[in-house]
Amino acid sequence: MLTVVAATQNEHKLRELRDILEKSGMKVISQKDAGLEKTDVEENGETFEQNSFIKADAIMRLSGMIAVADDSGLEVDFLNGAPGVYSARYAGEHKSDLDNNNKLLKELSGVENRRARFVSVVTMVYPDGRVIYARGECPGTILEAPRGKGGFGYDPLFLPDGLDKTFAEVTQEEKNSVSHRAKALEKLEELLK
Ligand code: ITT
Repeated sequence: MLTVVAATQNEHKLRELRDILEKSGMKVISQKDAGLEKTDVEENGETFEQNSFIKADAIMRLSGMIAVADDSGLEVDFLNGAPGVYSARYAGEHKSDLDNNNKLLKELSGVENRRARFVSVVTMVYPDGRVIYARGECPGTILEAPRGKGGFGYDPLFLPDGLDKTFAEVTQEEKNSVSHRAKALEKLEELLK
């Protein structure tokens, strides 16, 4: 069985990565399990691919194991793709998901075009230097007010195409049936075959 370290400090992402990768027969251990709970990796790339590689490569080097990272974010058409790679810190460093959501609502106040997409780039880095990239996207619409209590990040504001509930109102299974992260992981699985 392939054992990989999930190069993330985001518990929600860890759960989604684990759920999906374990279904394809991989064992996923957390950074904490690998003795790397608090790592300070600077995500100074300009693209999801660059930041995803930076995180996976750093954790592969520190653990000596195969590492998988996800770099993801929300691209809003009216904002020319913002917040994009800055999604986690849209309202500033160390601000909360709620702060980020409120900033997004303010930027889109009175705006009719609310089209957006979540993007995830999953990167697997092997100790022998091999690197595999997989990208997934999930199109949808930004609501005018949050709905639902589940999920994380921008989930309460995001209505994915094809579902009548936000990502904060659906089950994990429903989210995994359409999400950007699930699509990226599906592609990764194909590339691994
Ligand atoms: P790690 O870098 O430790 O993995 P992070 O949360 O900082 O955790 P990113 O740098 O990739 O991860 O930032 C992604 C941000 O994009 C995340 O904090 C959310 O605000 C948003 N995001 C990504 N995927 C999301 C999802 O499935 N649902 C809601 N928001 C999401």
